[in-house]
Amino acid sequence: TNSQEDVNIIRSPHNDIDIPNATITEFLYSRMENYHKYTATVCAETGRSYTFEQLRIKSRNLSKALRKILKLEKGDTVALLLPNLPEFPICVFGPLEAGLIVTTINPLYTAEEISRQLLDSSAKAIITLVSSHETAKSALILSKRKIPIVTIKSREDQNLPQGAISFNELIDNTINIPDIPPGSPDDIAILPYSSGTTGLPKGVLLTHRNIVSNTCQVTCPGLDISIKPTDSYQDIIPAVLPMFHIYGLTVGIFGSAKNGSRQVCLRRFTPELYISVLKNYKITLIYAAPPLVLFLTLHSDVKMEYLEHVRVVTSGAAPLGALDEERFLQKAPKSKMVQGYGLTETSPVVTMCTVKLFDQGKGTGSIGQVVPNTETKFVAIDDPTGKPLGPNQSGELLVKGPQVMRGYHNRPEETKNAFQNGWFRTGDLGHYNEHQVFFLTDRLKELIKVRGFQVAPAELEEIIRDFSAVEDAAVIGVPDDINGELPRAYVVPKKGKPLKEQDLVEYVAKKVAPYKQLKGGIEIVDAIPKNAAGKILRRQLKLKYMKA
Ligand code: AYL
Repeated sequence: TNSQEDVNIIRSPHNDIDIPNATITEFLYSRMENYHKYTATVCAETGRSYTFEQLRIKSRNLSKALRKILKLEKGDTVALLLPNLPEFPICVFGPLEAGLIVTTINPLYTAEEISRQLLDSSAKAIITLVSSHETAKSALILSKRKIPIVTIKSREDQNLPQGAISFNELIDNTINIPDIPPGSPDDIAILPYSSGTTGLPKGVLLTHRNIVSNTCQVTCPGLDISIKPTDSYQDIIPAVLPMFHIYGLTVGIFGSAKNGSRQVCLRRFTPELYISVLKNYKITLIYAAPPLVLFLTLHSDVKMEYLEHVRVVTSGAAPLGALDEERFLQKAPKSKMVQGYGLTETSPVVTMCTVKLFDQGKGTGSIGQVVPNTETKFVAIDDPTGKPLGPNQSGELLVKGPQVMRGYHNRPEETKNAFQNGWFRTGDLGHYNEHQVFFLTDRLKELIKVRGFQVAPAELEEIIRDFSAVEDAAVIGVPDDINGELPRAYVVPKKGKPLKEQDLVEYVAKKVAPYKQLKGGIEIVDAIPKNAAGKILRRQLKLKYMKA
């Protein structure tokens, strides 16, 4: 019956919240006013830092420069090719304030990978730093585009490469033109890339409203883990999760701006640098992904006393087992550990464990409960009726809420397939229990997650099939203790062409970022298992691997 079905639609245990009807910068600037004098970001290596007020002033300068000097127009896209720097928030707020769209690119990408995103997103400018300027230039040559490269000098002694526009000048000079009128909250704001359930990476259309909603949802009463700054206290967060990823953007940059927390930016993860941050700052909150939790637990140089002031650790982006949670808590007995779950397509957070659930011991190994203003249901795999399943029944998780994306950029077909009757299909398998606590058990979609990073099998397959000695190929993720999963290729060689596995590994390594490389191995096979429609039967390959 309808009422039975309605019972099985799971809503948040938290009260609904009012979502401000504002753009991201309108909303966050009004919050940042409360924290103007506090440090917002600081570089772990150089100590270079910005207060919230400086972020605000420099973002406004950048926004005007992008319009006036670079001649960008409302709705144009700016690509960020940047590691975590204290300037990163400026590079996001500036374009947003100017009514532009921000697409974030992984700074570890090869020129080829960058050029694909530049083309697909029709980026009109790039912001990068001196050390990536050459790669950005190569990417532009590959994509046959001529767009300005704005370059950040991240050290005093650096010289600006030829042809680069000086970021530092743009943010330090105030152009005397009227403030740019704010756009609509329903304009597209952020365009991150995700492969979704199948195929190649696609631009995810996230509006200002999507992002403002999720920023407020994850900091609602009951979920807010921050303490607002005072003269004697400020939350300090090591910012190592990439800010180009939606987790680092929404939870890291936007959440910290809303709450007045300080982010200590690590350009890259090395145990030494991370440990130096733990030693030199009184860290109070840690946003983590499973490999970081394992590092904190297992590395002998991470001393218990470094974690003494850590109130809460959140982990998301990939599964973390109950045992791993427990082992971490033995090393940090004063802190709480809560997992969050979501996707790029949902801005990202869908469920989150509360400190209360954690204290009651009901959250262990779970992804928590639904965030406010959001509805979810579990549906039997491929059930076209979309009938919601009851507690402890395993199915695909579907989501409705203000954080769900508009769709995929220029991909009507994929956008259509991502929804069922207005419900967004996550491609994740799990269930909820009698406390309406959620658990994930598997991934239905073909996506591979290496250290929490997305790897699209279709992208690797395309590259491998281009290799001269290869007839056909399929890629799956295989389990790995540290990385979660690693990409593994099944390859059919061309007749009469000898295929050296090492050659293929090296060929792929030149074309993709390190985490996408075929570290799960290569296996030569006679044929790739496919269904009648030619779709690769990845489950069969996974089973074959598990049995071997
Ligand atoms: P994307 N446990 C298991 N798998 C997870 C989890 C989790 N806690 N979180 C995300 N995933 C997987 O777009 C899941 O398969 O966004 C999901 O479909 O890179 C896929 O990752 C989405 O990958 C937070 C903190 C969400 C982080 C995130 C990260 C979103 C990752 C909520 O509180």
